Amino acid sequence: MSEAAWAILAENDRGGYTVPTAHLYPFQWNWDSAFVAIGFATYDIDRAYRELERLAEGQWDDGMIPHIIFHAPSDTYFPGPEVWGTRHRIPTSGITQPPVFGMALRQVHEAASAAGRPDAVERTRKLFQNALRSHRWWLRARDPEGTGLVSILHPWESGSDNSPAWDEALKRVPTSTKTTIRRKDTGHVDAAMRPRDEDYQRFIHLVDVYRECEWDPARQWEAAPFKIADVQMTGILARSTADLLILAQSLSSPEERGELERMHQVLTEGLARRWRQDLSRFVSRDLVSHRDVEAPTQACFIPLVALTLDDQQRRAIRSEIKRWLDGMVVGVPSTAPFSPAFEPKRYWRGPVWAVVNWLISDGLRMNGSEDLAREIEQGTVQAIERAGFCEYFDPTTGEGLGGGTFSWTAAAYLVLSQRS
Ligand code: 9WN
Repeated sequence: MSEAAWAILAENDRGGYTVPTAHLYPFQWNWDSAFVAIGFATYDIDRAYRELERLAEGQWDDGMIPHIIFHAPSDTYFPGPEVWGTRHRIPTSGITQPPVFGMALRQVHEAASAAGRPDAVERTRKLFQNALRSHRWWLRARDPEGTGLVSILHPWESGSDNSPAWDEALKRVPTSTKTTIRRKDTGHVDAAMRPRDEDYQRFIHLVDVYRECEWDPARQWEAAPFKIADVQMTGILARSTADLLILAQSLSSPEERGELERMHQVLTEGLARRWRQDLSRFVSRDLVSHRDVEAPTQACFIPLVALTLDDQQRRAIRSEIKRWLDGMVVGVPSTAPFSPAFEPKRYWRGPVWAVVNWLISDGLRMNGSEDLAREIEQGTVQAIERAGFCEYFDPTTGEGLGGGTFSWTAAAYLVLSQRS
């Protein structure tokens, strides 16, 4: 099966970067590529570095790494570069995605050092600077008040586009758009599995608003009709910061180490405050309504990758995850099965993503739940072996859904099958 995973990554290679899957997602996506780089690091270190280097080509002067880099044209995806209207050297979108980059860089560097590659230090050093500039952007642009939690201004930034976590906040976003919507996704996969038209109208309304702010972070922060201090994003940023700190021991100056230590402290403290004992989960905060986001989604478990929990929290979160797995053929569902919002086949409203399981199991291992981590990893590997390298899986049947021959599912397989 590893050969099949390598074949998918080769098939989705467009010249040093990997598309998530042909047709449906024909460009380079930010967090997909970071996971893919970790997958490459298991067998082709040069290619792993290339993936991150090509992603870094899209980094803006202010430090943001966009969520899509349009290296080459394609007309099979909407919205393309003309809708975003950004002004980078190469066309990109104007929003970002979870900063898995720092986590990936550490993995790639460690694999390169273990293999004794002479170019490891030089290549890692350059990419380390890209990562550091991006983390500075996160704190400056997305936590201007210094709360220790970074915000998303668009559901696409979260990577879990139409999660029930955004329902309340998205309802306040108008459906009017200045851009003509020409969806392409429903031409590639069943519309019943994808976001609804109304969701797309709101997604594009937000793009219109931010384009009118000329993509200036301060103006966007002021104008944003959708602003959520997100525990998934902050968890990944905090974990990437910890991974950069490890690289910084040998590759960076004392000033930069100090800066990363301060970032890490602010983020982990902010994140720790989002624990809700009554729910046994971490919760995001809607900064427009000033209410907690209580929808039970996978995001609530992602802080595990960055925090050391106390015993009471560990017990609570463990039994909460087990409750979500109960009766499922494959877990962890992206929305709790007992929630009225649960839809096992619709995008981010129930299906299982291999990369999400990868993060949750990492976090469980770090927090002393090796057995549960292994159960989730093995379940993921088996689901892929049964249904193929699909975009996601129906947790109630194990059926593979969405796009096929998916790059990050292949990468997850390469990493998780080595562990189980
Ligand atoms: C919008 C590429 C991306 C993933 C996201 C996933 C989906 C895009 C879309 O596909 O989002 O960014 O058009 O649906 O939600 O996590 O990075 O695989």
